[in-house]
Amino acid sequence: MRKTAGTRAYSFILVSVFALAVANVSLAQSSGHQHGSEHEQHSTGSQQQESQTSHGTTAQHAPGMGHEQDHGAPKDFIRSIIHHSTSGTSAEPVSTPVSMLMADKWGWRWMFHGEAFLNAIQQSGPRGGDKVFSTNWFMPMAQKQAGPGTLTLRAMFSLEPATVTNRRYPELFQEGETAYGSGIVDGQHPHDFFMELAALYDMRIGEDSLLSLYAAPVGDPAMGPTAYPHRISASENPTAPLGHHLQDSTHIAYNVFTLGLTHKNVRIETSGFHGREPDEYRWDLDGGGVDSWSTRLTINPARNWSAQYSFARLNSPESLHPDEDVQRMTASVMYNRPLQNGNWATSLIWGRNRILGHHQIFNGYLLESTLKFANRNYIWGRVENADRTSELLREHSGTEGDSDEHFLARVQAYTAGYARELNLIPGVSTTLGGQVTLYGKPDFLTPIYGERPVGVLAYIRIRPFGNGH
Ligand SMILES: [Cu+2]
Repeated sequence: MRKTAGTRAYSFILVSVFALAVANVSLAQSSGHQHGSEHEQHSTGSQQQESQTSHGTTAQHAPGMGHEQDHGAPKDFIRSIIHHSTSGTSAEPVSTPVSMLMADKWGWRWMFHGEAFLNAIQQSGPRGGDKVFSTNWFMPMAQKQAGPGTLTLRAMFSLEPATVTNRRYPELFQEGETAYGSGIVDGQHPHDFFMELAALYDMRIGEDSLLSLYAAPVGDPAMGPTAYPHRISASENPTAPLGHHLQDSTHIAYNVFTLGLTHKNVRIETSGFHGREPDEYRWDLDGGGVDSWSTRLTINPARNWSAQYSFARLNSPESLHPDEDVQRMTASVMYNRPLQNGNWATSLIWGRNRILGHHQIFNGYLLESTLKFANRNYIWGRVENADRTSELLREHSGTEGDSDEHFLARVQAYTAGYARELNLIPGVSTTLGGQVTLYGKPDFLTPIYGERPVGVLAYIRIRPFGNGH
């Protein structure tokens, strides 16, 4: 039933549409564009490689751009919501830079952003693995005024089903979702080809309020912070946080409907969606009834700050534990600060799963920060403290099919990395980077992980600089 001819044809058509949209954006780049009523001014040129990715920086621009102080950053929270430059309806600080190509054609504003990492990872110890793989996503979108509001159509794809072979890449202590019928342990699953297919509609109610609707056969409900692949504070770290399935893993969910109401700097949202995580067949759309819900309160008190609290009830999220429902709660604070020739972004995130009926609670804490400086350099770090389940030992003890998950251990991960902009391709940011992750764990795990587990990763990353925001 899985990779049917129909699904493949469907995928092919969508990829073609996507390719056309990309071609359209690049062709239209030189044609200039008028500014939609909900958009701030932005540059029409493409030769701003050093500076354009930052909102609100004072970096140099090519002449004749007509930029004032503001450099096209959204004026306020409501405008940044309408811009929809991130996954689902998640929010980051208003000052967050976005690398996005933009062009106006056929009555629509076309936008594209995305990125691709080519990674090589090596890990120590009996459970360490090594692999060359690519993590990536591509997001074409189109926007226009329609009736009293703004209509946005957005798609997001990932080629990871092909570029992460054998349905996983190595990541010590990581768990979540399945490969070949069993739970993934010490590995991260690829994202689905269809990460998001969404229609969004935003309508102003007076000057200070906004009503937002979001409908997506696959998409991101109002739950958690911006997911890590799209988060500016994690922009140069290609690996998933150990807390992914405690914090932001619902960014790919099925049959998502979200209603949001924003007043000035405060937004409240609620979503209905299908609670089951994506299955291991990553090329298709999974679907399923709307059986889960979430609600999120977001506050952007100042241009550089964003905070959210969210709560979800997930119906049977894991295929290996179909009788378990999960209550997930997350809270996060993000800080973004545009700098003269760079940017500094930081996120503090907490997420918690409560397995209903089993009195099991799992927490995950994360602090990450990425500094871009002197235009061409990035340094970043991530510190995590995450509860692991008994799944981690399942394959070791040979108790496949064991029913309940229970708390096993709390582990720590400490990552530090550096990347350098190579300026290889005009219009495209190309970096060469690497990171090291050290792990902390209780002693009883030493026999299977070694004394001091460590992972190193090197990569090349490409991302369009963009001419929009
Ligand atoms: Cu994910």
